[in-house]
Amino acid sequence: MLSKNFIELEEKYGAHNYHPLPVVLNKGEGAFVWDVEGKKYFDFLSAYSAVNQGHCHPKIIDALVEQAKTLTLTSRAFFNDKLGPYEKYITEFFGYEKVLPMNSGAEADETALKLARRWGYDKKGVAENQAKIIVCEGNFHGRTITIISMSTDPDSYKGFGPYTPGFEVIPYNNIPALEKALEDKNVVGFLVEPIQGEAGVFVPDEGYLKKAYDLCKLSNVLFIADEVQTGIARTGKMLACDHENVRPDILILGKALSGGVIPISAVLADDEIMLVIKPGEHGSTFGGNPLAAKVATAALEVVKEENLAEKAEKLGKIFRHEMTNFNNPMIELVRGKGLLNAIVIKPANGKEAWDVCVKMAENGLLAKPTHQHIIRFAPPLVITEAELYKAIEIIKKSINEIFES
Ligand code: IF1
Repeated sequence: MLSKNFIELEEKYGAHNYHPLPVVLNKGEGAFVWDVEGKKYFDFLSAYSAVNQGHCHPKIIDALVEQAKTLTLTSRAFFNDKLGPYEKYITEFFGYEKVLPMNSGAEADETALKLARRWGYDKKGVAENQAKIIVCEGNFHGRTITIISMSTDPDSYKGFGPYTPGFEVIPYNNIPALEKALEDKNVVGFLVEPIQGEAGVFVPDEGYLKKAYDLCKLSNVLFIADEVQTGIARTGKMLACDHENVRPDILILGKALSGGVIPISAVLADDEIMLVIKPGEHGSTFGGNPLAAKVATAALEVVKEENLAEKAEKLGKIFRHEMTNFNNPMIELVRGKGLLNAIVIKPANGKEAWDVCVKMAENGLLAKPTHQHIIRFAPPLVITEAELYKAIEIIKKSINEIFES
C-alpha cells in the first residue's frame, strides 16, 4: 500500500481530531524516520519531545523486550519486583522523596492538581472545596475535562463544558499578576510550564521562574512545574527549572520519560506533600507497571550516559545562531532554549508556516506548525552536530524556495 492508501484509511475509520502532514511513517532510528515509500526524513518534532533519546534507542528497546517477555502488568493490587527499584532510581535522579507513577502527561497533571488540593485542605487549612490553583494564559497541560477547564485556547475548551471550577488564570511571565493572585488565601498551588510549548515555545524572562517560586513560598503555595515537554534534557538542562535553580514542590514528567516507547508519566514530591494521598484515593491500572519501570529506568540512564542535556545546550546554540543569521524576510523571530526552538514565520505571497512545513517534508525534514505562524523545531537530542548542520541547510533551502515561489 502507498501513503495515499494509509491516509485514506485514517480518514475513513479514524476520528478526525488531528490534521497531520501527509506523510506516512513506518520506521525510525535515532534522529531519522522513514515513510512507507522508503524516503528518509530528519524528525524535527520528536513526537512532541517524547523521543529525546532518539527513535528505537537500542538500550531502551532491549529493556522493553526483555521485560515484556517476563512480566508486563500486575496492577497495584500486588507488589512487583521492578517498581521499587525504579522508584528509588527516579527519586534519587531528580532529588525527591517520593514518586507517583502514571501513564500520560494529562494524568500526571491531574495527579498534581489532586495532590495540591488535598495538601491545601490537610496541611494549609483551606476550607473544604475552596482550594484555588493559579494557572497561566496560553497553558497546555493536556486534554481532560479538568485540564481544558484551565485552558485559554478555544480549540481546547470550546463546546466541552461545563467546566471544572477552582482555577484562576493569570498572564504568563507576569510577576505582578502572580503577586496579586497569591493574595487569595485559598490558593494552594501555582501550575506553570517553564517554557510554554503549545503557546509556540514561549520562553519567559530570565528570573521569572525563580521570582515566581519565591513568591509562592512567601504565601505557602505549592510551585508545580509541568515539565512534561521541557523536562528530561530537552532545554539544555535535565529540567528547564534547573536553568534558574528552582526546585519545584511538585514536578510533573511524561513524554521522554519512556524515550517515546510507551506512555509513562510521573509526579515527584517530598513526603510532606505526597503522603497526603492515602491508599485507595488515587491510581491507575497501568501506572507503575513493571514494563514501564524498566523502560523509564533505561530511558533516564540513556539521558545521563549520553550527556543529552549538554548536547541539547550546545546544539541549540548552533541552531539559534544559524537561524538568527539566516537572511530571509519570512523569518520574523527565532526563540527557544536547548533543542526546544521555534521560528515565527511572516507570511509572504500567501505562503505561511504550513507551506514551509510541506516544503521541508519534500526536502527531507519533518516539523509541525503551531498557531498558524509558528514552527517548532525539536529534533531528538541524539542528533549529531554534522546532522544538525545538514538539517539546517534543508530548513534554509525550504524557506528560500517557499519565499521565491
Ligand atoms: C496532542 C502541543 C506539545 C504538554 C504539557 C502535558 C501534556 C502535554 C506541557 C499532556 C502534551 C502534547 C499533546 C499532543 C500535542 C502536544 C503538544 F502542541 F499540544 F502543545 F507537545 F507541544 N503537559 N503535549 O505539552 O501530555 O497527556 O498528551 O501525554 O496531540 O494533544 P499527554
